[in-house]
Amino acid sequence: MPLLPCAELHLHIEGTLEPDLVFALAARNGITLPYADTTDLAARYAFTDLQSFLDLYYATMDVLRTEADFADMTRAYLRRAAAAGVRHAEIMMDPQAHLARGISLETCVNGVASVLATSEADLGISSSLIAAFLRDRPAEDALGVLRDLLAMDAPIVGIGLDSAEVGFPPSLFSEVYDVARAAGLKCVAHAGEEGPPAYVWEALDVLRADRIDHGIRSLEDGTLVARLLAERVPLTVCPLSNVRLRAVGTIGDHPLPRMLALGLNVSINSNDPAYFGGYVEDNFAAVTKAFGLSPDELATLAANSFRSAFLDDERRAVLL
Ligand code: ES4
Repeated sequence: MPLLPCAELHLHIEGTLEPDLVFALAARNGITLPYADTTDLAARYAFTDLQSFLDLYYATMDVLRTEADFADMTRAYLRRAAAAGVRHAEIMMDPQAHLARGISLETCVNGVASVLATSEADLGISSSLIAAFLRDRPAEDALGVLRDLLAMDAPIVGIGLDSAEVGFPPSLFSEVYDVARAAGLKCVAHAGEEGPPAYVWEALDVLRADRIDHGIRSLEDGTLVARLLAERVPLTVCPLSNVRLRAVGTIGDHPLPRMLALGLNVSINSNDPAYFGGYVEDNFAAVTKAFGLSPDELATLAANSFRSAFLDDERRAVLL
């Protein structure tokens, strides 16, 4: 399948740590991993739900210790993304997951941001950073980290909300989002991945999210679908991830074709590509094979990604 130039809007940088890099960083930092080798690690990527993935995801990122580690991870992703056709990437990172391990905000943010700063010149991929907060931790923690990010003038375009969804509704984070919006930041939030349509409503009404990450369960609520259509709310969909985490049975069960037929503003993204069996072009290939998507539908998905990106008009015009 030919590459489709697109924007990647739903990507956790820590989810791009390939087994080879995990072992290389562990060796560099003198860490003994509880896996025999890269094959043994990759064999553990048989997830049963979101939490089973998150447990391994948080454990594996412990190899990230220095600014250079964060920079190497980011460079590896961008090189791979360039090969996948990505022309613009909005990259989430989980600062709280690193702070909890004793890694400073400066180390993790500067490591990623230093590489993003030259991604357009180096690889032709414009990029920006989104600080995501862990919804399964107290909102006061998130607020404290947001205030620290603002105090250090971190080069972030927006904030996000991720990690274990069910039981942690968006409304818990209303103050965090109010502070972020007042500071001029864009707002995205995971909702409707495993959680109910009510969480998508809250992300829109309470957090006033500019984009919804996932949102696939929105189809269970016709009134919500009408709202998403009326406001052209971007939904950043991650098909291979949904299969691997068993939000859907098989790729053939994925709601993407129904979302497209309804006219929802959906884009295709890779989420945690090292863990879920592929980068953005693999996600496009999987849905194209499963559903025989037409060239028009593929073009719509790519155009949706550029239109839904937090880009200035000049760059958007170049990419569209
Ligand atoms: C995530 Cl797949 C997924 N869902 C929620 N939070 C996440 N963080 C990293 N990957």
